[in-house]
Amino acid sequence: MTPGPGDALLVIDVQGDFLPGGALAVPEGDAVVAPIRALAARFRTVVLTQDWHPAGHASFASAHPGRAPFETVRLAYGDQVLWPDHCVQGTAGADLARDLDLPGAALVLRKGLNPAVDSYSAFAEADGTPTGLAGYLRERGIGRVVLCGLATDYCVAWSALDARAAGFAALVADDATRAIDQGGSLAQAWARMSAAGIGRITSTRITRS
Ligand code: VGL
Ligand code: ZN
Repeated sequence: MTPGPGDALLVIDVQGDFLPGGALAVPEGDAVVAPIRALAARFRTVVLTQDWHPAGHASFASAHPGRAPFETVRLAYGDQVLWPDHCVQGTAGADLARDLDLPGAALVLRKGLNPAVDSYSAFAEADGTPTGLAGYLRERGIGRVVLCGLATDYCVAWSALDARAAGFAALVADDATRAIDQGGSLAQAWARMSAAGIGRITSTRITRS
């Protein structure tokens, strides 16, 4: 594909805490940085997201006495996987990866700010509250999004599924993502994305116009 004015690149959560050594490190998470930089140069519209939780967030295992990271609990809006504390607002771990270096990005969207509700998706919080991203993209004439970043099986997948649900075409740049992949979560995410008509593309097949 060759991106045109109706295409946007969504760069999901490439932040210190998801990189090796971070609080919720994604295996090989740093491997996405170089392909994303190359990809971003081919899109007129680039949107970055930042997981941005208040301290004590409901998705943190530390907020649930007796619970451990990677266990699942039932919250008001449904099942919630519990995570180590990560991407706390204003901390170094919440910063975008320094070498991502995308000064031309149009928008940095923060998500997961509600202390009681998680937001894997860039489009809507887990209780359905919209972030406004669909409106932003629509108003800018975007009809198709290419997703990359971290983690494939959580924030990338949920964002891609919500993009489709909002009427956008969606592709995942596979080599520009990495997964947490616990308990079959990656295979499950790909099954859901494929069923929703979300394509899979290698970033080198996205060419300059
Ligand atoms: C993410 C778990 C918790 C992600 C964010 O960016 O995929 N995963 N918060
Ligand atoms: Zn999070």
